[in-house]
Amino acid sequence: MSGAGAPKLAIDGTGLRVVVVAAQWHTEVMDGLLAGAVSTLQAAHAEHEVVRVPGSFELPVVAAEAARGGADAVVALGVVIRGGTPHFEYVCQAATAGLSEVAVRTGVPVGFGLLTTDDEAQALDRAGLPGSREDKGAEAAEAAVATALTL
Ligand code: DLZ
Repeated sequence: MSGAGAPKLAIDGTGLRVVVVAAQWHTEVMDGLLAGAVSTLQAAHAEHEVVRVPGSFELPVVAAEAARGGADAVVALGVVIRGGTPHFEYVCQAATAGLSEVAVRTGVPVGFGLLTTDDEAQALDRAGLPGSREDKGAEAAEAAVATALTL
């Protein structure tokens, strides 16, 4: 993980089944997040599959289905970039509250890999791409596996 105060997590996901739910808006950033999450799960030896949804608003319903379907952990990935209307707030709020509710109600950890940024440059800087300072896809996968191992 990166950022001030971020922990170093040692994760071994052997025997865990993880579902990555990934939105499709902002392709370049999403490709980076997805690559970071998948390579982290591979390195942790966790069994995993990727399910694509249209936008971040759709992340919670599919995360819930994965949790009810026996996943040990879910990793939710999306990118919402502020525009000129209140739409940004509504999508961010719905996705964030929905994902949190899925985790608490089902007891299945949900790694939160939803970027909510003012512009595309901020998102690219967190996408785990060449030149990015941070990799929030990898961080979300690490957090989901590390939390599943505590349960
Ligand atoms: C409609 C919309 C807009 C304006 N912006 C984004 C975005 O930046 N990131 C994202 O993941 N999804 C966006 N969406 C789509 C909504 O999440 C949702 O897919 C649609 O409203 C259809 O339910």
